[in-house]
Amino acid sequence: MPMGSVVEAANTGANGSLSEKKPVVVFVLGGPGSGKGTQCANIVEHFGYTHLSAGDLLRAEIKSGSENGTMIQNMIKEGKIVPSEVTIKLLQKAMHESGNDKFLIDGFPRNEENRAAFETVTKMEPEFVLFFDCSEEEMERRLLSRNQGREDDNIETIRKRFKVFLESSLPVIQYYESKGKVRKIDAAKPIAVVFEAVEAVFTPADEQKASA
Ligand code: UP5
Ligand code: MG
Repeated sequence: MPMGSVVEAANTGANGSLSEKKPVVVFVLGGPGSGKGTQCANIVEHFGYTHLSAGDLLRAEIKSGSENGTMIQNMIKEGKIVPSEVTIKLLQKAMHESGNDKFLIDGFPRNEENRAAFETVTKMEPEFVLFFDCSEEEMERRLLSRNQGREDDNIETIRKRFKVFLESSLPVIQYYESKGKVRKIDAAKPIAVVFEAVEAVFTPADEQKASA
């Protein structure tokens, strides 16, 4: 069955048949440069998820020359959060097109409004939230040496991104913390060590014992 029908079925609410499989959503959150994209690539390889980076989708939207492109570009340059409506539409489209029913949503939701709007519009809740915890010092070092031509990887914008993360995005993580949904990872370690901790989160407890 194509993904479109799975998502729609899961979203039809009262009419939705209980036998329809509900998509699994994991939010991957953490500060700028904490390693969300890097670790998502590893998770995709090992656990069959589709990786949807909200930032990548927004950057693709700029490149496509869409009518929202200039607005998105200006927001990203300032480290500001693009209106939920825009981001959620892009995420929904990518989910439909993927043909999968397991998603890593990377870098979204970034504020309370993003979170509430996503739940209202998609009727989906995350299975859990992977939170990459890393010091600003380390994140700054990584972003300044990334060299991928991102317009927001300069020190002025990086400082703005950190501020927005602390003020708007951390409260979202705290919200899910209060619901017992946060799986916190020490993201300051080397990539392979971080992935060991990530793997443990995605591996069911009985399988962990079996392989121990
Ligand atoms: N690296 C990674 N892991 C490492 C490790 N363990 N040790 C040493 N180096 C490590 O990694 C960053 C760099 O560090 C890479 O060079 C990597 O090799 C190295 P990466 O995996 O890319 O980190 P990530 O957390 O993905 O960093 P990113 O810069 O993508 O995070 P942001 O959250 O800042 O960026 P995003 O693309 O999500 O958003 C950009 C902007 O888009 C936002 O500021 C905002 O303006 C806008 N936006 C919205 O408005 N709404 C949204 O929903 C999403 C984005
Ligand atoms: Mg990223």
